[in-house]
Amino acid sequence: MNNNYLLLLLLTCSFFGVASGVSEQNEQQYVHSSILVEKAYIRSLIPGSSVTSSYMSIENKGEKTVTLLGATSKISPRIEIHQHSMSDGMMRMRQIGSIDIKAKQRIFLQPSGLHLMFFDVKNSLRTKKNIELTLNFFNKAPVIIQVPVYSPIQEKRAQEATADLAKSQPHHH
Ligand SMILES: [Cu+2]
Repeated sequence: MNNNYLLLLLLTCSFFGVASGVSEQNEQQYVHSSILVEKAYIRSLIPGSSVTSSYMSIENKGEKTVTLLGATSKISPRIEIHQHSMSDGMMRMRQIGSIDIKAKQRIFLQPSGLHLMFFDVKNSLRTKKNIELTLNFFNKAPVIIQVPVYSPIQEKRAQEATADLAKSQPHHH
């Protein structure tokens, strides 16, 4: 499968997302040279909280491993890469310094897994529809994306659409 075909397939799939009602979140895809970011969103703030998290899929369409070092945004002075894991029967989070994305590999930041954790989030997030987020790489130019802010119900819908996408997508080795 060549890259053009794959990209077309992804675009087609994202139109399915539109049809199934995710479009109001103004879903976007970003292809920066070899990095494809899809399904990105950030959770809206829970009342009384200043911490939230963001999820997305990041695909490395290039020929070399790229290393995600983290992210920056005006909405938060501190954004960390975290991983959820079970230990002693408890769900825990730990900080991860970076993530290697191998050539042609796609990683998923998703609830109960890898995620971006935002601390000391500005209150203005409550009224925003989108935030600007910069993904920083060790060996690549930064990738700047617009990330929609999802309420819990919007997040649920988006996850259902993603599950449908995963089912409908042919395997790609
Ligand atoms: Cu976390």
